[in-house]
Amino acid sequence: MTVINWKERLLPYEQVVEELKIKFKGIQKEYKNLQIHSPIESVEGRVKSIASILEKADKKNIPIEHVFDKIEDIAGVRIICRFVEDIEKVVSLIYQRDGEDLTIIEEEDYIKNTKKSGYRSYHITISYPIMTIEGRKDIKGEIQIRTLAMNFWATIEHSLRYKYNGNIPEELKERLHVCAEAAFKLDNEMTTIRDELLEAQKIVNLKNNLVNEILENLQNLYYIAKIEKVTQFNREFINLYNEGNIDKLFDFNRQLEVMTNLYKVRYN
Ligand code: 0O2
Repeated sequence: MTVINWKERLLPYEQVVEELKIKFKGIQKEYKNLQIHSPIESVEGRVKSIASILEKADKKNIPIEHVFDKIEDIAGVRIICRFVEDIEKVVSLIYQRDGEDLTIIEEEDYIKNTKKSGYRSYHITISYPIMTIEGRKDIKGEIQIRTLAMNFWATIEHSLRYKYNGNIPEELKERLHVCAEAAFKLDNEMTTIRDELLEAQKIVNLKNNLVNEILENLQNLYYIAKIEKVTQFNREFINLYNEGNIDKLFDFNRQLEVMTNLYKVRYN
């Protein structure tokens, strides 16, 4: 009988998950920095539990000594998107890296080819190289890309499958199917108001950045202007902030910048 040192064998998979998570979160940060909508809403990752590996091996008749070559989702990363269109963007970002820091082995579009259960998601199986003290190791992993709504459904269905040991009662299965379609309808509805939502997101980002700039300018004024003047500016800022008029906040910030420059000239 084959004895597996699970801790040692699973270590490279942990590294793959951590590295991929960092890389996808890096993409998310790049979009944030450019102040444009990120197709990546969040990133999760996990190494399959030993129990789950054994269960899958049993279900698929995989001999224990072959679990590491045959089971391709031991390392799993999940990318969650806001909109269905974002999934396509994420897939193309992954394709851009094919042959660079990862190799695509296969893909499965469960959005076009929805599973019988109602499951929707885009799966990409990759081979990912990691450097260990023994040299390079190529590890297989699965990237799942899905919307928030698809993820909500899959999480609920997954726990029900666990509860019923894989045999969800027929009636519940049907209701889950209805829920899957409702989630998909929600995704499609969201697409129709996508532009408006993106615009709203842009305004929120713009306002946040402007407020940060104003606070920085006020902070700088503390060093060079009279305290009464800065207190007056502070009060004015709070009133304008509560009013919520972004144009007035822009004008106020310009005024602060002029004041800061005037003080600088005076004291230099
Ligand atoms: P866990 O706990 O997420 O690791 P299959 O034979 O279809 O079960 P296969 O051929 O290995 O699986 O690959 P596939 O289809 O890409 O599915 C792998 C993973 O996709 C599953 O892993 C789930 O995470 C997810 N998935 C696939 N089908 C469904 C579904 O109907 N419902 C839910 N909720 N998730 C699904 P595991 O090993 O099942 O579980």
